[in-house]
Amino acid sequence: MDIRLVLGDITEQRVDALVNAANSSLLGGGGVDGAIHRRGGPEILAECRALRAGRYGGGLPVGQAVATTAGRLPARWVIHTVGPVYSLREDRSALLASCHVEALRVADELGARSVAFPAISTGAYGWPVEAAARIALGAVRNTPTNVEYVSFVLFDTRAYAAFAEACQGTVKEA
Ligand code: AR6
Repeated sequence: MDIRLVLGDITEQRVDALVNAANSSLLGGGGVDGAIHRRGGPEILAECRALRAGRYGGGLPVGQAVATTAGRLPARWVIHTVGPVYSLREDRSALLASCHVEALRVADELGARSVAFPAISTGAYGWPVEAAARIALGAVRNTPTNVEYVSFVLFDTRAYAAFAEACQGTVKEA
């Protein structure tokens, strides 16, 4: 698998699937979730609403993932996952790793070969980006998958530097 780091906006990535750092409601929010729904248009929300009316009536659990259309985005699918809120009292690393493992599993089901991830849980959900970067990279590297290209799309230089440090020169930077 080819892993790359990109400084930029995930909604501009031309990939098969891009991952959304959503919340359990699947009905949108701020941050990367807001950007994806804004630029992807109403088709994404319509599919999210249908998921809530069906299989995910109680919401999408933390650490799980589900796909919808990507609407007007230059991708085929959006894979929504729900990261854990950071906690000082409880180690929720396994749930953050699970977001990445489950997103890749859904990508495999779809036949996606290229997947872009944001830095899940490092915004509103409060994870220190250095710790989140290590968990995200470790999970993606250790997951058997047919996905050939994974990019981590980092929105600011601090997140980019944290991911670059966590992979210590072993992945390509763009
Ligand atoms: N492209 C790439 N990364 C982005 C973009 C973008 N367009 N916009 C923000 N980021 P967050 P979370 C970065 O808060 O912490 C939402 O309201 C951002 O700088 O989007 O998992 C959901 O609905 C940060 O590094 O997601 C949930 O309620 C990273 O994306 C909640 O926030 C994640 O920040 C989820 O919180």
